[in-house]
Amino acid sequence: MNSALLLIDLQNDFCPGGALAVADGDAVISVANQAMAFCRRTGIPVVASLDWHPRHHGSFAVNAGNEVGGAGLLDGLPQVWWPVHCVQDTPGAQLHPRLHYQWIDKKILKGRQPDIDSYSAFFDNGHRGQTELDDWLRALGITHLTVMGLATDYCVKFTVLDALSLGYRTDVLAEGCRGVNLAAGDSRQALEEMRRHGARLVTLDEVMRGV
Ligand code: VGL
Ligand code: ZN
Repeated sequence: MNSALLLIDLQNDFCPGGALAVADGDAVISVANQAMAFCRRTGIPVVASLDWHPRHHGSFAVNAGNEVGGAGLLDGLPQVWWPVHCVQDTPGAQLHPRLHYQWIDKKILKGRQPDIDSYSAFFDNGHRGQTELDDWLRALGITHLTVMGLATDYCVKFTVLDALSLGYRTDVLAEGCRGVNLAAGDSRQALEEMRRHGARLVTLDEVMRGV
């Protein structure tokens, strides 16, 4: 089995104190470090996605003239309006300082186009364009992904659903995920939706035992 670990958006802005802080978001950093340590011992590549927006990104409520947390359309696609977050080359967009980022083999930047959001690390929200992630994994013969990160109900969920439809066997490390939860229960429902589409929910213990 040819596996990779996929870390989603472990950036300052999604952690407490950040612009789009996810409750307890920084609690997953130690999970990521433990999973990466296992990957290093066993030769499994580590990929990290980064939300990487231009300052004038259309998903930012202030740019759309809307209220944070509201919903509308961006270039014809449903869009939640977010606070300004993960602006390219700002501290909020940097990986969390406790993350052992020197163990990351490949970074995937997403959300760079101002007129479309990109929750998934594979495709933008309209599947109009794709990142280099699928090509990179395919070139290494990767068939199996373990995914964790922020946020459960957005970027983790859409990455996992795309991974499944691309044919990857996909495990979700649930204790390594935390959600935005605009509505109560969103993260729980997101995990259930991923499971229903064929993802396996796994524990760090299982990952470390190679189960
Ligand atoms: C994310 C909302 C906006 C995420 C990114 O990483 O889940 N959520 N941009
Ligand atoms: Zn974003």
